Amino acid sequence: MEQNTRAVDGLGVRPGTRDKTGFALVRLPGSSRSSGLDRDVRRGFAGPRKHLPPKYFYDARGSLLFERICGTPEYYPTRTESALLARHARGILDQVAPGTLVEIGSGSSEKTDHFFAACEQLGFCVRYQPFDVCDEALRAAAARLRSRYAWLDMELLVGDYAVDLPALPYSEGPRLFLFLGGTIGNLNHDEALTFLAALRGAMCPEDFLLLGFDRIKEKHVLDAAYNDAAGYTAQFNLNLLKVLNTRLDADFDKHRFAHVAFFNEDEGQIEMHLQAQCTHEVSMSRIGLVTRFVEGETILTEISRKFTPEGMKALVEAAGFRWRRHEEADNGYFSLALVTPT
Ligand code: SAH
Ligand code: AVI
Repeated sequence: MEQNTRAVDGLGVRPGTRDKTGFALVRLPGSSRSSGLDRDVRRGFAGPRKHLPPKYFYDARGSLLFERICGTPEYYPTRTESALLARHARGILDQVAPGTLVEIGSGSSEKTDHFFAACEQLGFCVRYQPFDVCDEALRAAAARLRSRYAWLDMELLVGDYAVDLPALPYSEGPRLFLFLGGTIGNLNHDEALTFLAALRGAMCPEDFLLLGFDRIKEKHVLDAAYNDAAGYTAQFNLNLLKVLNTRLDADFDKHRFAHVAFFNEDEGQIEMHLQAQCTHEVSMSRIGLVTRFVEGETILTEISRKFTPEGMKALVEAAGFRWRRHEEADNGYFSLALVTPT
């Protein structure tokens, strides 16, 4: 596996711009949220098991709904990982001594505050490169961070982590890459291996990666986390139909679909579906596609894999990383793994 040993200096990247709020913003080649949507819909609706990749959840509304999910009592990953970061951010910063934090799938960046607060305690001054497919989430996070950490130099990266890792603009090292929230679980085994190998290829030998991963646990805890009583997860799932209506000029009726999510114990993953409540046809004018849904049929909209520490160690090692440090919640609900490319 090949690794960068030098700065890539924005190779393949459109020149950075400043948006109207003054943030430096780089649009990576896969930055259009709808890039690949036509292909993904045609492919995902063609077979007997309809499915779509989860990146399309995250329009502005989807990102806000995800934040609401994070605040529900049932969704333990965010508060558990946040508590782990509160406990270990300082030690990790001491170990890595980073010049830059690069956060992949950064969303609201709220948990990253633990690192910035620890920087203040340690007298470190880091640069921050949040990288997300949702530019509204990036801008909102940057505005919040600027008001709280005036010293923080930020460069916002809009792109798709499935394609844009080789085009990441370099920033001063060592770099601490963050991939938090258990988002690694939204990739199937092959996608996760490809992602990790690409990330490793974009890293220099002195860089580190901190991975947050969700753990296998009792089914009832997992089922509840994806079926919160306030209904935010259902709204998040159904919002995908609105995204399709807007981007594909489609006529999905959200009242004809229901949110279904459950832990598949054989596969070790949550499966989130949109289930057709009646037999009907949906037309997607922009791509000239009409799809028939039979009552009870589903679209698989997301998997969220849960891991054992041994399973995650095997995965990152298969991608060429070395396992350096593992921190887990007292109840074993969530883990952080610090790994290096060599
Ligand atoms: N890291 C945050 C957010 C997790 S939600 C947390 O732990 O709370 C997943 C984030 O990944 C969202 O902000 C979403 O917009 C982003 N995302 C999803 N698919 C992506 C992709 N293919 N490329 C880049 N970002 C993506
Ligand atoms: C972003 N990702 C880790 C979340 C998860 O738990 O898989 C997305 C999510 N889907 C429903 N609830 C939360």
